[in-house]
Formats: sequence, structure tokens, C-alpha cells
Amino acid sequence: MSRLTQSPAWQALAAHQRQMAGASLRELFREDARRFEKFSFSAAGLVLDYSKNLVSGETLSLLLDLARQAQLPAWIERLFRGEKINASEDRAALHTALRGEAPVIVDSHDVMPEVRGVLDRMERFAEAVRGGELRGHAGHPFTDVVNIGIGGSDLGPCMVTEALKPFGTPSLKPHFVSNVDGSQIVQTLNGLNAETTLFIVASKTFTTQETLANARSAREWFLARGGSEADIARHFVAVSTNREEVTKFGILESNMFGFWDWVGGRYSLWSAVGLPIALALGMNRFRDLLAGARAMDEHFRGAPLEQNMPVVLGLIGLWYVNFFGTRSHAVLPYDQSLHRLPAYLQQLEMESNGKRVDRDGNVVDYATAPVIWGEPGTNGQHAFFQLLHQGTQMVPADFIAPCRSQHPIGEHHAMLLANFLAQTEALMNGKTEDEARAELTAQGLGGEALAKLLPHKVFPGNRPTSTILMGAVEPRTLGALIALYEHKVFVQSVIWNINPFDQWGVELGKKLAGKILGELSAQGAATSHDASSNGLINFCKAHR
Ligand code: G6Q
Repeated sequence: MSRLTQSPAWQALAAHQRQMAGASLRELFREDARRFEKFSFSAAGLVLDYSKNLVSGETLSLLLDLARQAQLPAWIERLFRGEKINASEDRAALHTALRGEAPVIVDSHDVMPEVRGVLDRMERFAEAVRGGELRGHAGHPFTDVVNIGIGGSDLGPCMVTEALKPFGTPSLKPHFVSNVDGSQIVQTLNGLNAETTLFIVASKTFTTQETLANARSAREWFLARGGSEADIARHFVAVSTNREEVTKFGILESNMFGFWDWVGGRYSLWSAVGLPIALALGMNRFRDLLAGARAMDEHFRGAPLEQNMPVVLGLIGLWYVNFFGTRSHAVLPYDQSLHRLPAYLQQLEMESNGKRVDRDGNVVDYATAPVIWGEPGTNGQHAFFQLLHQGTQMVPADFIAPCRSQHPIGEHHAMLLANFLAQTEALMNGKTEDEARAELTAQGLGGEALAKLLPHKVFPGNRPTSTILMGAVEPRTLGALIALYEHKVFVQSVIWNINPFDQWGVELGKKLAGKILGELSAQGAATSHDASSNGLINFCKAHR
């Protein structure tokens, strides 16, 4: 057994779980009229209600003991101070500095002047493009921005520009190309005008195969439509930490927006990787997004653990993963604008905490990140919610919604909210056999017909959910929401004693793909792999 699972705090929680496993949420609410007041609070424009979870005051205090045992407060300070807590890459993880104000010292110099410098350059560039001072080679203002990047260089800005679309301007449309599948870039560029299209090639390393392939195809597309080599400077900018590769690709150094190795890909939307956000929404809105995240940072750093939103959210998640054995966690935004949020959080949580060895390299004997998945409501209700209500496994879920719509029309938002609120209540209360029987009887059913249908009409309930509410999806609340999840992931990583900031797991497949790429176009059959891989490669070769 590991030190963690043997520890007093862990053992106390394991014993406590045996008690709570039999608890009924219905009963807990019946017994305590103040349960909502006790188990909900607000921070940085968000409200978290975690009262519909299988927790009591004692659960929370035992979970907080676990957090203290892991020295969470000290780790939070280490994060904000820029210590090199990403040990396997020997780096700090300073996404908080990107939206911060106070000096932060890394390798004995303050990084904040550089952070502000890049933000100011982004501002000048974005406003010049939006204002029409910076134009395409034929003298026309830009109408479309195509961001070429993948993973951390795509998901964040894509999710945010989708979420904040009403804050954008119709005269400058953002597009995102990430997949190396040529269909995506072909379909995106179809219908665009090369004279009014601006490309951002976003890649921290500037060596990512997919991004470079898409960037090369974009360049060819541009050159084939009247652009010259010299015009590339007006139409292509890069966001990267790798000056050398950027210039090798043919993008001028003056068209490069830099960032730093202490910004992890999936934590990078606050840096120059957010350029498409600034272009689409304007720099003021981008700064509001940063301000929202900063408000959550200040809360995370300053609030007592028991009233600390990322801490509580992280502990609740961990409670189910480690003590109830759940293996997946649903994120269900009830707002169409947040339709990319589950995909974004999938990367944030699963790439950060999908680890099997601890900070010291020992294989862990406890579960780490669950599978994160989700879709916007109400669509999910007509699809997978069946499993949430009546399936055999418990899937804890976060329900997220704004009180006000970005597009108020008729009764739509009230209907959306009514469904949102109804689902967490239904998941919690379920429907007992007696209730189901009474309902069926009232419908005129009896005898054998009733007995046959009855088991199908029972909902066990007691399915835990957390609810996050905000006024509206706008730059500040969205910034706070993203930072909330970033810190939640950090909290869990500290307790699991894993490094959330590296991602060695994505390497292996990448290297193999390079080898297979050569084999796909080589003469003769592939023979160097296992029989399955050889067979599949050769089938593809025969049918290409
Ligand atoms: C994020 C990951 C990964 C990365 C992409 C793109 O944390 O490291 O998703 O962002 O592989 O990498 P580049 O930005 O270097 O192209």
C-alpha cells in the first residue's frame, strides 16, 4: 500500500464512506433544512451548490484533512510563486502569471514585464486588424481569421470564441483547423477569400506534424490564389516559443507572438495562444476574460479551504473516484454557447491527471483522473441521460448554466433552466417503487400489467450532482469558470501526488506514426509490426 492510501486521513475517509454509501440524499435534505445554505457558496461571479452530493459536514471535514495532509496550501503557494513544480520537465507552471498583476520571479527575473509586453503587442495587432489599419495584400480589410493549431493550441481559443460569439464582430470571423485530416482545412478554406484571410499558426513547439502540414497547405492555398511569397508576411502570423522554427517556416520574426516554456499547452489560452480570441472579440474582452480568471486565482489563493471553490470541487470529485470507485464524470453545460466546454475539460483533466505514477515515479495504487465527458443540455437528456438515471453505475455530474441567455427569445431560456433544475432534482430523488405504483395506478393500470411495468418505472435516485450557476456566459464569468477547473485539477493532482503539467503519454503514438507514414508510401508489404498492425497497414496500402 502507498503512503497515501495508508495515511490516517485516507483511512478515515474509507471508513466514513462505508457509512455514507448507505445515506440517502432525500433523507439528508429532509433532516437539514439548511443543507443548501451549508453546502453552497459563491466566488468570482460563480455559485457552486454541492449539496446534492453524498456528503455530510463530516465528509467535508475529512476531505479537508486529506487536503491538509497533502499540504495543499503550501502547494498552492508554490504554484503561484512560480516554483518549478513541473518536475519531470523542470519547469514552473505559471498560467496564473499570464492573468496576474504582481511580480513573479522565475530563474531570478520578473516575468511580468514580458507578459505585459506580449499582451500589449497582441492588443496593437488585434485592434489594427479589427480597425482595418492592417489589411491584406490587395488592400482589403481582413474578414476571416484561420487559427491552425491542435490540442492546447486549439481547444481553448476555439471553446472561448464559440462561447462568446455574441461579443464578436460579424466583420471578422474566426475559424479553427486542427485535424490533419485534409477534409477540415479544405472545408474551412472553401469559400474564403485569400485576399482577406489572416492565418495564425499556433504551436508552442512549432514541430507538431499536424499543425505544420495544415500550415503548409494553407500557404499553398494562399499562393495559388494570387498571393506572392512577399505577401505571406501580411497574411501569416505565428504564436510560438520556437523562434528558429518559425522563421524557418517563412514567417517573419516580427510576425511572431511569443510565450514561454512555463506555459503548458492546455493552460495557454491566456497567452498569445489567445490571439484568435483577441481578434474575434477585441482586446478589452480578452482582458475581461483574464480578469475573470484572476478573480478566481485570488479566491483560490486566499479563501479558506472549506470555502474555496476549486478545493471543494476537487475534493468532491476525488471522493467519488477514490472512495466510491466511480470511473467517469460528466460535465453538462446547459448553454449551447458552451458546447465545446466538455471537449476542453476533457483535455484539461485527462491530460493533466491521467497519470499512473506519482511524482517520485512509483506506480500508484489508487485511481487518478476519471473519464471526463459530456454534451450540452438539453440534448443529452434525449440521449445518454437514461444511463445517468437508471444505469448500473454512478456517474457524478457537474451541471453548469447561466441564469440569463445570450439570446433571449420567448420562453426558451426558462425552458432550458427548468430542465436544468429538474434533472439534478430527479437524479437525486429518483422515484421509489411506491411512487411509481401510485403513478401507474392513477393512470388506470393494475394487476399483471402494472406488476410487469413497475420495475422499469423505478428510478433509484441518490445520483450525485454539483451545480454551477453564473449570471450570463460573458468574458469574466467564463474566465472564472475555466480557472475554476484548472485549479480543481491542480487540487486533485496534489492529493494524488502526481504531476499535472507534463504529458509524456502522448509521445509513443506520435513516434510510431512517423514510422508508419513512411511505410504507407513505401514499396512492398509492411512486415515489421505485430500481425494485426501489419495486416491493417497492408489493407490501407491496397485500398488507398
Ligand atoms: C497540451 C498538450 C498538447 C499540445 C499539442 C500542440 O498541454 O501538450 O495538446 O498543446 O500537442 O502542441 P504545440 O502547441 O507544440 O503544437
